[in-house]
Amino acid sequence: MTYKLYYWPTLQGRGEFVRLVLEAAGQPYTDVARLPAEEGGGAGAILSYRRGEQEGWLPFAPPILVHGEHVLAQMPVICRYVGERHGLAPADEAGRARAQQVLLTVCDITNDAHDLHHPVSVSAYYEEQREAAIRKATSFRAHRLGMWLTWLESALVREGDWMVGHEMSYADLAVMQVLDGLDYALPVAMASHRAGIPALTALRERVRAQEKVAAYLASERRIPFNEHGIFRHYPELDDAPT
Ligand SMILES: N[C@@H](CCC(=O)N[C@@H](CS)C(=O)NCC(=O)O)C(=O)O
Repeated sequence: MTYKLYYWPTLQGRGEFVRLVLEAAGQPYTDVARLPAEEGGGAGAILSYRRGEQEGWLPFAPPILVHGEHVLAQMPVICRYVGERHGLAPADEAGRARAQQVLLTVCDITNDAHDLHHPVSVSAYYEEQREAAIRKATSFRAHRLGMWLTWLESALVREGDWMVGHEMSYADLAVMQVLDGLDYALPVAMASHRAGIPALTALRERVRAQEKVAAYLASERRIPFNEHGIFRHYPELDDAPT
């Protein structure tokens, strides 16, 4: 059974956390919406799930993973499912719960980062909410970014070389991805925190150096960050005065 991932074809977004787990696990998968429409791909493939035209469980939003009879939505659930099946999760129940906690915290950070550019409405363009975005980003850089990074760094230092347990898990992949995203979105603000997160910086390099992860990051399958995704770089959100 090959995994089928349904996610918006031109951006990393929340789908990237799933792609990273599938890639690190060395599992073949079809990134369905990146296929041509005539082969069942394109955004239409996702929208048909949204319209309830597909069999099985009714997911709300992408990322959606189809595996045989299973239809899974909610990024943390999908990462956990794949991670636990393919050696990218702790073996014990307590460790599995901790990995899920790390991932859910990464989701909180990701949602916060999304709201930097869309603080008022996801239905309106960034340019229509730019003033509110600058206020949100100023507050985020002053009060939230350091807090998130300090928690990640402290949790890692307390645990050891990996976010949970003694081997790389989907939690480490997610932490790498959220750091990559924050670096893309807020390079100036992130640089000011660099000296305070040595363990996270080392973790990120360890994850990037894993053979399958390195191959993926260097491949065309890795969509570059852009201003359609969750982590967007608008200079005015990065260096406005705090
Ligand atoms: N909590 C969900 C959020 C899913 C979500 O918001 N997906 C976005 C793309 S990243 C989407 O396409 N949402 C469609 C909508 O909200 O209408 C998850 O983690 O998977």
